[in-house]
Amino acid sequence: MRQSILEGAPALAAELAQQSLRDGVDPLIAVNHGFAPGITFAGDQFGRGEMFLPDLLACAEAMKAAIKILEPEIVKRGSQREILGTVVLGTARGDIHDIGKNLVATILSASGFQIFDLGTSVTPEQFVAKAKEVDADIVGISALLTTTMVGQRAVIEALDRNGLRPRVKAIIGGAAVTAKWAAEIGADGYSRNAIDALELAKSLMGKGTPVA
Ligand code: B1M
Repeated sequence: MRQSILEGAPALAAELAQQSLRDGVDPLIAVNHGFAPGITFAGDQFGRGEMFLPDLLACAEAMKAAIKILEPEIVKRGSQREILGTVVLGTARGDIHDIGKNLVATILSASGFQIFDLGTSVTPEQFVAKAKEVDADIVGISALLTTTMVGQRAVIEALDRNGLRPRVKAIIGGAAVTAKWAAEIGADGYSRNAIDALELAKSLMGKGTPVA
């Protein structure tokens, strides 16, 4: 299972997931001990610069294929996977870049976060409405353009206006985003890549090492 993820082989991962169900393996065990070590290892390699982005995306696709097979069975058995937190994610208004945001969504989802992905060019009002609807713990705003980074500030201001913060944490990211910008707009955190975003989200939920 681990190898099918590392090889970025969705068909093989899905087949192994099906086989594990046929063999009576608890789907939670299959996720946590079979497939998850693969995506964790791939993420570590990517973080160290030892894996290229397309390979990480392929690993993520394989992970998604396995989870797609196992998740309905997990729900059916009533054995809930531990949810680390609920995250509303989107790209800022006016911005259609979504490759990095999708990667963040996949890594967080594969690691136990419940993700509500609003897609691209999301308005502050849409972020706020979804955060209220799903009782989000974290709102994540991606922006790739210097012209759309102001949209991150607008979302944070809207969360404040609606009284959602400080309970709801706001995190930001994207190629041009810096720690200085995050501090300037009062974000609860920023990360340079999807792996750091996972560490950041975990630490905001009190489940990991604090991120500076
Ligand atoms: Co655009 N684009 N693009 N583009 N594009 C950039 C961003 C640019 C830097 C290219 C350049 O000129 N060198 C430039 C921005 C300049 C600036 O503002 N400073 C630019 C421009 C100008 C534009 C257009 C305006 C071009 C035009 O039409 N004249 C236009 C804008 C359209 C719009 O949004 N309104 C445009 C369009 C496009 C495409 C549609 C062609 C395509 C997007 C396809 C898609 O996303 N579906 C595209 C692409 C692919 C790029 C580049 C080449 C690559 C972006 C990417 O996917 N990187 C980009 C140049 C570059 O960044 N080197 C560029 C890979 C991805 C994995 O990395 O997105 O950085 P990244 O995500 C990382 C981290 O940033 C972080 O984790 C991710 C994974 O590790 N991260 C987060 C991201 N979001 C996060 C959120 C978090 C935490 C971490 O928490 C919430």
